Amino acid sequence: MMVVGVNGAGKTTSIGKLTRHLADANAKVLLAAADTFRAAAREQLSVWADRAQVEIVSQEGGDPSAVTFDAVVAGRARGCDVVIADTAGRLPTQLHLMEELKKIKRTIGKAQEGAPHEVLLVVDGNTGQNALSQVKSFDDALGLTGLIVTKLDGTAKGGVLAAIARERAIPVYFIGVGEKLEDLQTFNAREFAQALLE
Ligand SMILES: Nc1nc2c(ncn2[C@@H]2O[C@H](COP(=O)(O)OP(=O)(O)OP(=O)(O)O)[C@@H](O)[C@H]2O)c(=O)[nH]1
Ligand SMILES: [Mg+2]
Repeated sequence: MMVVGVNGAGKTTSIGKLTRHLADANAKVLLAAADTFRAAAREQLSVWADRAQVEIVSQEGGDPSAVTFDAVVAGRARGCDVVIADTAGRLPTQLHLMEELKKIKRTIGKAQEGAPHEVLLVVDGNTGQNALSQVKSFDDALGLTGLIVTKLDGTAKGGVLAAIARERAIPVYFIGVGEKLEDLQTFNAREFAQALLE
């Protein structure tokens, strides 16, 4: 799986939570620190890896595609069920950075045919209408397979999901409802719609 989104959307945190969720379902997970932009990003992911007690593949100052390739190969060699690549935040208008994501995706496909099986966009639930343009841009570039909507523990209700559902029918897999490991819930459309109207 690769996880993408704009800066600060909650990618790394959601990966931490998702790792716990998968580990609870007895999946063996390996994390790929493909956010090579900042050293702190690597450290942040390794804290989540420790919390969830899974392994992580990272490279100091490495190229994000190379790290991801190594992780997929290592995941196969170690008999892992899931490899999750964390990527650096970027705006869809930063075309060279969008190209970098496409390259990461192609590289994953070279490391394992048919992969990535999931390309997840993390959207901050507070974003409003801009979330729709994020979905369109990342989907056009990568072909998204799912969404994670974060920060729904605050005042945000994530109403933009209604517009997203009409424009791009991409499944919402999870919602983030806090900063802790357990603050991830599977998305329930009916409950969500009811909460919107409350
Ligand atoms: N309240 C709340 N905070 C969240 C949630 N998800 C993430 N955060 C917070 O949002 C901030 C950014 O989260 P990150 O996971 O670092 O975001 P990111 O997308 O990886 O950021 P970059 O890698 O810098 O692009 C952190 O302070 C997180 O604790 C959520 O569901 N609820
Ligand atoms: Mg991050």
